[in-house]
Amino acid sequence: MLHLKEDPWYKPSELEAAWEEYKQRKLKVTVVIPTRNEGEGVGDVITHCKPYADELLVVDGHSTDNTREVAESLGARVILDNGKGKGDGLRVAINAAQGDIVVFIDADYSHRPADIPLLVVPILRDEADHVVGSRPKGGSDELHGDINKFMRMIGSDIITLGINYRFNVRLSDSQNGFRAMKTEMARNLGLKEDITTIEQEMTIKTLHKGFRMAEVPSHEYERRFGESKIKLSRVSFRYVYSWLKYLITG
Ligand SMILES: Nc1nc2c(ncn2[C@@H]2O[C@H](COP(=O)(O)OP(=O)(O)OP(=O)(O)O)[C@@H](O)[C@H]2O)c(=O)[nH]1
Ligand SMILES: [Mg+2]
Repeated sequence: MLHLKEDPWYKPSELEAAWEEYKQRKLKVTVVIPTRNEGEGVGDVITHCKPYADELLVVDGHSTDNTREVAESLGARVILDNGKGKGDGLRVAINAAQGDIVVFIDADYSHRPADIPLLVVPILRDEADHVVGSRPKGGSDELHGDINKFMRMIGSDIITLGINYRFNVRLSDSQNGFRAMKTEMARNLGLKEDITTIEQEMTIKTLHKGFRMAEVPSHEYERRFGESKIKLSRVSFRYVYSWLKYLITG
């Protein structure tokens, strides 16, 4: 078997080049970590995000474990959302962020902090206003393997397809929580979703208002600690409803 580094497709140098460019940035970056009962994993995520953050903002959904204590002990700024869900949390964080660019990354170690420069560099170069980490391009451990993952993948692909034909773009992922955008733009999108449907809302409204979307490959790992907060059967209606609503009205 070919060793990874001998594989012509393996390009660690791209990551290094992005990191070198990232270090020269003139814009400030707020890394936002939404949390709800992530005491086990959030410390590790904060530690790995620190080198990339001018401001580290943890927006907490009223955790009943030690999430906020862990985050504060590691020097993160910790704020509370209004208790309505992850989307509410991201909206609160967008208003509170002090950086010019916000990066959203989950607390369960699903996303790779080392990919943050890849997400942000297109914004620094003024080539994009909103950049999503693509799971189809970077691979995902959460979209393949069992029926629940399969349903997530199909649902996500159908939603992305609708967005692509509506706005004449060719995105591969409209849903991933790992993304970066200009803070000012995020504040002007008029975001309303309280749950994880905020991610597709961000994508649709960015395109609707004529801002520039881009995507970069990023691998999604299976949640490493704690429990999933998503029950597909409970949220699927909201996904379809908000998808159609924002596609039509923006
Ligand atoms: N602020 C805030 N964050 C939340 C809330 N619910 C979930 N989160 C965080 O949002 C991120 C994504 O939630 P997950 O439960 O991992 O959702 P998911 O990634 O779609 O599902 P799994 O990884 O399969 O569990 C995690 O960091 C959660 O801790 C909430 O009500 N408020
Ligand atoms: Mg997760």
